[in-house]
Amino acid sequence: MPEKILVTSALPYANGPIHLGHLAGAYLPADIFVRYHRLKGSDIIYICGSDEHGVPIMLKARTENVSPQQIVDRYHEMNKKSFEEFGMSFDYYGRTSSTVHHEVSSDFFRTLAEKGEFILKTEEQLYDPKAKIFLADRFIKGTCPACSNPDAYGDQCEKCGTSLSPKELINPRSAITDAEPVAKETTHWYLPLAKYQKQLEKWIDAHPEWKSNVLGQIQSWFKSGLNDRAVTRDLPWGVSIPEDVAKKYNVDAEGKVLYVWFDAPIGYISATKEWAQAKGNENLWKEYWQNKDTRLVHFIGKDNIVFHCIIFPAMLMVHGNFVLPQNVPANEFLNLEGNKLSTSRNYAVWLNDYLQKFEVDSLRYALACNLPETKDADFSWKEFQARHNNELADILGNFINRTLIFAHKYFKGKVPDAGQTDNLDKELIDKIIHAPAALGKLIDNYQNRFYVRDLMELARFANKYFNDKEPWKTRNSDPQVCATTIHLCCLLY
Ligand code: B3M
Ligand code: ZN
Repeated sequence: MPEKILVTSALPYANGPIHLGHLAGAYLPADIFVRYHRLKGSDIIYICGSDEHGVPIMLKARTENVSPQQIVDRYHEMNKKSFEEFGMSFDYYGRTSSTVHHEVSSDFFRTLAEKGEFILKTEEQLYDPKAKIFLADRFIKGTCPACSNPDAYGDQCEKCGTSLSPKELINPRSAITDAEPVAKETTHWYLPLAKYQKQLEKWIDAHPEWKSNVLGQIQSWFKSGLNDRAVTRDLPWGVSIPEDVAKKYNVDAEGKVLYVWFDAPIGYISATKEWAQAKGNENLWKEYWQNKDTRLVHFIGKDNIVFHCIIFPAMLMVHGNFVLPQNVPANEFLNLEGNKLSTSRNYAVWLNDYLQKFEVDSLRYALACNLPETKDADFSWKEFQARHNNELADILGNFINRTLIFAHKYFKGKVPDAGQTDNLDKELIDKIIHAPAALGKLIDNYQNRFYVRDLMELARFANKYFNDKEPWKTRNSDPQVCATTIHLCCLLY
């Protein structure tokens, strides 16, 4: 039986289009991995979808004066389509506003509640008396104590980059109504992560093979000690807290939803369920999620590490019915022409714009050469042009083109039989024999940059082989040698 592999890519927020930074972080590396395993015959499924809850979506809806549903409908469709055009080969692309997801994530919450794993806390939080809602940190604006930027957010000043808490802002105001926020008591469910730290540490210790950038972040979280994490919020948009659970805790569920980082990763499970339903085999999802031998791999960007390596695994451990990730090969960030990508400042190359002008493979190749696998990387149009012209077209494209043209023109479009081989032929044969395993190993170890580099090296060698063998001459002087050359070139192709 081939090993079962379940691959996920971070669910992009449906509040804006996909840009190159997303692709280089969580999508292209996963797609390369998945395509390789499909070719190899692995039993693999690839799951993704839109993350349709959370404050940024609400903020976007408010600025456009439309409903959050309209926002997520728009970007879900847009991103799904751009991903398809970019050649992302998801087996299923779901969305967290689906009925199945609402059921699965509230059931998950109920299970944890029934196990008595939550603690309830009542604390004061900032409240907008005009809009009559509690304000998430992002909904609070004010003057930055570090740089005096008058429009700093309650979690961060985007001008100077300082991390903030709403209390630190000077003259805080609601981002929605400009009203001055007031403190008001509210009750929430918390997951006491400290309780699971030992168990998490033991599990992480069993994975010394994980990328060092990922392990580094995890260790620093462990070192500062894990805190209780609120898993619910006061928001009008999200997965509602199940009434029955709220009742048992004597809390009014009205206006409370699951925190987006609680429900979103459960989206991987609910999307797999929907995939199984669409396949006409309701229970098929269990063969992946409830099978201890499944190789579960989460592809993400570095800003999502804590959620995928600590919080979600803790949720899975507590729940008890699901497999834990075997690897989380998070990438660092991609910059653009030396500057940080930024959605809010509209500084990005948007995938849907790119697709209107250029070829998909040029971008897939240029990005793959330069993935931020071990450190931040930079995308520049100059390099993109050079990768396309000097490598993709002049080396790989040229080799395939001249081989196929030759086979068509002089061998009636068929692969000619090979005859005697000389040393140069043998050298190429040796590379052909060893390439699949060597390249495959790199992909399997999440080293796509090395993989594309070695692949292009092979094409470079093959091109040189074609030149040195001069089939355009041997075609007349020694047709058997010519046939062997073209035979071997076709093998590579
Ligand atoms: N939507 C954050 C992000 O796009 C978030 C990922 C969810 S994965 C479960 O960076
Ligand atoms: Zn500042």
